Amino acid sequence: MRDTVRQWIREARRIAVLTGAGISAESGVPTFRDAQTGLWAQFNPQELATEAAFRAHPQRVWDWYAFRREMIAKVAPNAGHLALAAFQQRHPGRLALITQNVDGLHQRAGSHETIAIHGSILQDQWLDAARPCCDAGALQAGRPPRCLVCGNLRRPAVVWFGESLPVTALEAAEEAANACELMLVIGTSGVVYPAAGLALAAHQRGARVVVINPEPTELDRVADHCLREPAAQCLPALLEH
Ligand code: BJW
Repeated sequence: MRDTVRQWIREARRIAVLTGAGISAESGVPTFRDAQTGLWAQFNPQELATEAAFRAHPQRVWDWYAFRREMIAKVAPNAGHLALAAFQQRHPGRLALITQNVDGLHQRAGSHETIAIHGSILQDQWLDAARPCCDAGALQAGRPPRCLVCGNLRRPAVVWFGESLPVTALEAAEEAANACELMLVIGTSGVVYPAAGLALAAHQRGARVVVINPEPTELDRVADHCLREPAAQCLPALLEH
């Protein structure tokens, strides 16, 4: 099956890749829906990743992100991230990389044109629209930090449930999904929209869809092939010269 997919990769003039948390699993970053560890085992990640949760329990949600930021700072891109970045460098303009991940590992691997549709855990932004007094360079320390004058809170610059995706990134992702001849769907459960809809759109427009994931996913039903393998093992073999 790998040989067939390798042939499809050779043939496709435009390739789109949609990645999820699974591509970072072999770097040591737990997937989003994996059981939480330690202190966080008692919380459901889906219930922490909302604006309502942050407003109700700002310190708890801030600390959860701080814990994940520390973990991400200690890990490195793996062979899957690196194989995608090397392919992009060998074939400029041929592979559009769309990621749901907020961990920055594609960018650290050298994929400089990554379309990050769920934002970045490495940055903060204001919770409420910034007022003239809001100065990110002069914050009242705390968990979370806040504006010295009005108390507006800092929050992670990620997209929570119920929030719109960044318009430019979403448009670029849709353009790539609509234009591709082949889409590789790597390490995502395919349950979160509009991200999962990108694979459905590619399929509806006649692109071949290949799912790379050791477990079954919601997107297998539109896949022409499912490679049941870990991404960091599979991608170097698929994308090498
Ligand atoms: C391996 C591996 C290895 C392991 N190799 N693989 C249509 C239908 C139904 C619902 C909706 C819909 N449209 C919108 C919604 C609502 C909602 C949604 O989708 N809900 C569903 C859960 C039902 N969507 C939204 O709210 C989105 N916003 C929106 O639509 O706005 C429009 C709007 C706004 C306001 C009013 C009206 C309309 C926003 C979604 C934002 C998602 N944000 C998060 C959190 C980011 C910050 C953070 O990290 O804390 O993004 S949620 C979380 O899920 C995170 C992920 O990017 C995302 C996807 O998860 P992912 O990557 O798939 O991870 P897992 O853990 O689920 O799966 C890992 C996979 O890896 C597994 O399959 C493993 O097997 C595999 N794996 N090891 C390869 N080695």
